[in-house]
Amino acid sequence: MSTVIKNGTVVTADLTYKADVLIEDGKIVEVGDNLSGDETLDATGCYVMPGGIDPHTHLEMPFMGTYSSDDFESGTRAALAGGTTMVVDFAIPSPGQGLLDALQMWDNKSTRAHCDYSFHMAITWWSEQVFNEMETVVREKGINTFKHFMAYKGAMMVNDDELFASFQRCAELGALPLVHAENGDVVADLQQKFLAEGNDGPEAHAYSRPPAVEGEATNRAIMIADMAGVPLYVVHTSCEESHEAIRRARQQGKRVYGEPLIQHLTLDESEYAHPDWDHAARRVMSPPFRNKQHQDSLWAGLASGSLSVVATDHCAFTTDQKRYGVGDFTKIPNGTGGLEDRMPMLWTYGVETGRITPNEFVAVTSTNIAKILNIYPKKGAIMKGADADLVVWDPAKEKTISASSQQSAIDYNVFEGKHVKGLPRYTLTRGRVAVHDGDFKGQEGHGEFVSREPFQAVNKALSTWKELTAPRKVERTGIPASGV
Ligand code: DUC
Ligand code: ZN
Ligand code: ZN
Ligand code: ZN
Repeated sequence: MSTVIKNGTVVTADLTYKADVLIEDGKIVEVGDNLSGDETLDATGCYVMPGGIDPHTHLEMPFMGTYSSDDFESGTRAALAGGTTMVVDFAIPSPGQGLLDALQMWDNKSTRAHCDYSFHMAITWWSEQVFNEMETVVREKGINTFKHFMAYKGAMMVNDDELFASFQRCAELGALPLVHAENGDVVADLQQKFLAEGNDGPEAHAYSRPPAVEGEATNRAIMIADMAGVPLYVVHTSCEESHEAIRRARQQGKRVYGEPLIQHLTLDESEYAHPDWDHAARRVMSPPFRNKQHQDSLWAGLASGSLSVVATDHCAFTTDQKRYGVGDFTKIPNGTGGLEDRMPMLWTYGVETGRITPNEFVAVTSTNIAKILNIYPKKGAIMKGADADLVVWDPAKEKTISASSQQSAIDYNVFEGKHVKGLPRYTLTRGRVAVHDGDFKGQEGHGEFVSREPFQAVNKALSTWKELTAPRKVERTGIPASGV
C-alpha cells in the first residue's frame, strides 16, 4: 500500500518548496509533482516537515523514590499528538548495576512504544566492568551516546576523575558524551543551607540551583572533554552562563552542542513565586526555570546557531508524587512534561513571533538532532529512502493547552492555558497515520528501536592542539644528585 501527501509545501532544514511526497513500506520513495498513491492525505495550506525528534525523555524512570508517570505507551502517544515521531530515552543503571543489565530493563519497558525510539546510556559509576561494557554498548547495542550527571550527589553523580575516564573511553569508541551540567557539591550544600534557614518550599529549589552552578559545570565539562579529545553535548542548557561557555567553545572550533528545553524558553522563574504550593512544585525541575534575560539568551542561541536543538527532558510526575516534598523541597521529584507541547509551543513562540524561521524550526526540532546522533538521513530528512516519519503541519490550527485534553498520564500541564497556533493535521510514523486532526490512531508496539553507529568525527581543533603541544621528554645535559 502506498500513501501520497498532496498539495503541501515541503519544509526541511534548508529548503522550502511545493511538492507531493510518496510513501511505500514506511519509507519515502519519491518527492515531486503530480504523484499518486493508494491513499491520499491532503496537505492544502500545510507544511510537510520531518517529524520531530525529542533527544531527551525519561519515560517510566525510577527517580527520587518513585517512577516518572508517563511510560513508553503514554509518552510516545503524547509525542505523536504533538508532531514528534521519535524519542531518545536514557537507560540509567543504578550505581553498581551493569550497563547491559540496565539496558535490558529499558528494552523491556519500550515494547509498547507507538513511535520509534533509541537510548542514551548513563554512566552513574565507574569500574573496569563499566569500561568494558561501554564497548559492547557501542559495537553491539547500537548506542553511541553516554550521559553523565554532574549533579544528584549521593545518587547518580559522577566526579571529575570518572568524567575524564569515561570521556576518554568515549573518544576511543567514537561515542559522544552528554552531561547534565550542574555543580552537585555546591547544590547539595545550598540545599542544606536553605532548609536550615526554614526555606523548605519549592521556591528554594530554584535558589539552590543558581545559574552559576550550571555555568561552572558546563565550563568544567567542556575543558575535561577538550583534554579527552572528544566532542560534548550539554543537555538542558538553561542560562546565559552555560550558553556563554558553549558559544565560546564553538568559536574556538570545539564541537560542543547545547540543548535548551521548550520549558526554559517559554516559562520563567516567577512560577516558583506562585502562592499555591502545588503550582510551584509541579514546575520543579533541574535546572529550574530562569528569568527573562536567560530566556532571551537561549532564543538568541537558537537563531544564531550557538545552540543546536530543542528538547523537553520529559519527566512527568503527578501532583500526588510532587507532594512527597511537602515540608522539604529536596524531596519534590524533579521533572516536568512537554512531549506533546514542544513543537506547537516552539512554533507559536518561535516562528509566529519571528524569532526563528520555519527552516530553523525543522533544524532544531529534528534535523540537527538526527545529525548529532548519527541517524541522518534515515531520520530528520525528507528525501528518497528516508523513513516516512512526517508531520503535516497546519500553521492556522489553534488550541488552548489543557491537561483535560492531553495524552500524558498526569493530572496537570505546566503550559495550561497557553494558546498555541500551529499544530499537526497528520503525524505519520514510518508511513502510518498516527494522528489526524487531534484524533489518535496510533498502534501500541509499532515503535522500533533505532540503532546508531559510532561517529567518524573527532575534535579536530583539539587534535591539532595536541600535536602541537604533545609533551616530549627533555634530554638534559646534566642531572644533579637528589637533595637530602
Ligand atoms: N532533571 C529533571 O528535572 N528531571 C529528570 C532528571 C533531571 O536532570
Ligand atoms: Zn538532567
Ligand atoms: Zn533529563
Ligand atoms: Zn482532515
